Amino acid sequence: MIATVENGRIIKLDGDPNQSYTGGFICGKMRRYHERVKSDDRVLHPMKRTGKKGRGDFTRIDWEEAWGILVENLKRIKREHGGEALLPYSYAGNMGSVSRSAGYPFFHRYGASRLDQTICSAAAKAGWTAHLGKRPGTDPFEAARSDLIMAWGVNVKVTNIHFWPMIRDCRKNGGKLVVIDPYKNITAKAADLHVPVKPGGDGALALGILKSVVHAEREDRSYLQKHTRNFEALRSYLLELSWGEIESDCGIGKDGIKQLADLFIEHPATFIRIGIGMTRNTRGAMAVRAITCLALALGITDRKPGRGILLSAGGFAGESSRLNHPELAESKTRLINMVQLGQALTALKPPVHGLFVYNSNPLSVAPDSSLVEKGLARDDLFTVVHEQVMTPTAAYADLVLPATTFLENRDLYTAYGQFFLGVTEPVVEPRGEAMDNFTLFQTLARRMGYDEAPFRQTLDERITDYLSGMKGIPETVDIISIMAGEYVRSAFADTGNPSFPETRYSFTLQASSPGQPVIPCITRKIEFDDPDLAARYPLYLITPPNGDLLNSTFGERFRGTIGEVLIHPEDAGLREIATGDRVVLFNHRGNCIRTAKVTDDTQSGVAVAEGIYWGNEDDGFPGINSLTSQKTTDMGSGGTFHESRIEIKPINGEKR
Ligand SMILES: Nc1nc2c(c(=O)[nH]1)N[C@H]1C(S)=C(S)[C@@H](COP(=O)(O)OP(=O)(O)OC[C@H]3O[C@@H](n4cnc5c(=O)[nH]c(N)nc54)[C@H](O)[C@@H]3O)O[C@H]1N2
Ligand SMILES: Nc1nc2c(c(=O)[nH]1)N[C@H]1C(S)=C(S)[C@@H](COP(=O)(O)OP(=O)(O)OC[C@H]3O[C@@H](n4cnc5c(=O)[nH]c(N)nc54)[C@H](O)[C@@H]3O)O[C@H]1N2
Ligand SMILES: [Mo]
Repeated sequence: MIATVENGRIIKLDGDPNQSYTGGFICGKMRRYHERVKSDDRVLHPMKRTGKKGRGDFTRIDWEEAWGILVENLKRIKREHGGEALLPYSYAGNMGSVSRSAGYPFFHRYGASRLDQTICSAAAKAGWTAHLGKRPGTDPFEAARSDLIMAWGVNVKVTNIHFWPMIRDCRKNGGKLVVIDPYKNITAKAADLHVPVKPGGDGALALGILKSVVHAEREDRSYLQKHTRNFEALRSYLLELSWGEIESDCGIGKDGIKQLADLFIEHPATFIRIGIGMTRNTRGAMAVRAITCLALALGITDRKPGRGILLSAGGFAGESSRLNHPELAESKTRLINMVQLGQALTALKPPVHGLFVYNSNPLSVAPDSSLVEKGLARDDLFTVVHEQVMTPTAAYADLVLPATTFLENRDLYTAYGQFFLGVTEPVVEPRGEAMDNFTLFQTLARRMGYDEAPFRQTLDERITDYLSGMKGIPETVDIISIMAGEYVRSAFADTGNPSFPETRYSFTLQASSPGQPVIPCITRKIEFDDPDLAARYPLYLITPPNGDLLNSTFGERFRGTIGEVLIHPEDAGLREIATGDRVVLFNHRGNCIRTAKVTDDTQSGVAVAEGIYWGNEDDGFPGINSLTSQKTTDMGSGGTFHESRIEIKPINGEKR
């Protein structure tokens, strides 16, 4: 990105025209990011709580007093309850590599509980590696040369707009775009074909396509023989699997499935872009397993032009220990899954007494948020939140510390979905007394009396050390030029020249995955298939992002906005709901108010609520995650944000 700065203020933010992946184009919400930098919503100084938790009543203090409160409480918690009573909670923040990991050395040294960072892509990764191992995804540029692109559970026009030009180029040459998604999102509206799979039905759909391919004897036999093993096990399962089971599980009829199989067969130059959205259910990893096996059977993993499969790019493999410094820990402490924060704060024994949040807004983004809220409201919990703006989570903090934005600090960035890496420069001074994550934790370590080598590193030393252990950087590029701002394209990106050893891919899982079916197959959906819940909450809910928000980031721009819920005309009719009505979405976990949009863009039985708005204070803050569950994915222990059972009723003017 390029920022134009005048008199110390950013007046324009845009893509860098010299960057081949973005081509100088960035999305609407990020183009406005500098408005956040200078907005009145910024937290500019340390603050301590004066009112009830959650009310957001704070008084300004100076950093000296803030360090005093922090050090005293962290020492007290360790003395009274032991180090594991402290839980760090963080996720990607601005995605900077150092910022993301900045707290790790400190929390290892302190002896805090460890956070299992599963909220985003853990299931996707587990499903991918199950059969493809460490193989990186195919370079997205390859898709431009395809004649068929399958956008499978990814809303390209919203969450991955830089992939759209590849789709455009592919179609200019006569190629087709197929979107496989439970609802007609804006990408599906622009596609040649939309396949309205049932939520969680992708495994069955992929297996059905493969059954059709096998039936037509169009699997790539020579590729299978040279590069894979154990296809026979999957083939026998497919021959036994009934069409009835496949159809009812994925919601697509045999003819529709055969049509997809024919598309694959007729277009050898196929590129499959798998989204993470498809994995946010209790068999999300299984869906990825089935799709990767379909790709292997068709041989589209053979690195020929226009052929490929991409989930996360995996272009660079850094040694995380150079950022996290686990050697500072005296012993391996307990691991707490971040999608089960509600449970961790309310039921875990021995209890959590301190919560240190940075790079995340868990009250909005973690599932089962009424339980998270109950935990955050505990009087015996000391909560610190390091933030840019007063998020719903920050409103529950005892201590709020001001954080910089990515335009105010230097960092190293890699990405998912593409193959570039780069180091950025701060373009403006930090506003107010804002402090970047790295400085925060280095200073805190000193204040706590920690002086091991990692705590004496400068930021540039940390970045340089990490880069020097990183695989994927081409030999022709040196670290000095990366530090000076050169973009680096991964050595793994060139599909014609694989830089990692080709292994034989197996259609069966290795022994190291206990409890998992050995071949991809149709399994049970934990929440959707629960008969007890089905009787009470007949509708499926999925909660994908929208174009205005970045997860919950930018929520401050939409205070009071409750967002829409898409409801199929049949479901709306049964409940006497019309477009524009305010409706309550509810289940046994919580409720959330949205404005109904009655439309056949969604399928009967499936409600769609886009966007993690912060929630409406008048309604006591329930955001969309008050409906989602702490159940985890089949592999990877990830979040199941797109598998909730709910009921919907109109509000009819009355207050809840
Ligand atoms: N504008 C914007 N962009 C973003 C984000 C954002 O919040 N806003 N978030 C970023 C982050 S952190 C991530 S991880 C990525 C996520 O981006 P994606 O990988 O695109 O994942 P989702 O947006 O969760 O879901 C994508 C699509 O999957 C569909 N889906 C849900 N369940 C199923 C299913 O069972 N099967 C199939 N086939 N489809 C299903 C949803 O309806 C949605 O249209 O986006 C990133 N980009
Ligand atoms: N219902 C539902 N819930 C979801 C999802 C969904 O699709 N549906 N998606 C899930 C996914 S994929 C993800 S990745 C998670 C994301 O969950 P989070 O990681 O919590 O993502 P954000 O909501 O973007 O919040 C990041 C916060 O970090 C702050 N921040 C940014 N940069 C910095 C920094 O340098 N320092 C500090 N201290 N703070 C900073 C921002 O101001 C922001 O408030 O949400 C998950 N939750
Ligand atoms: Mo994510």
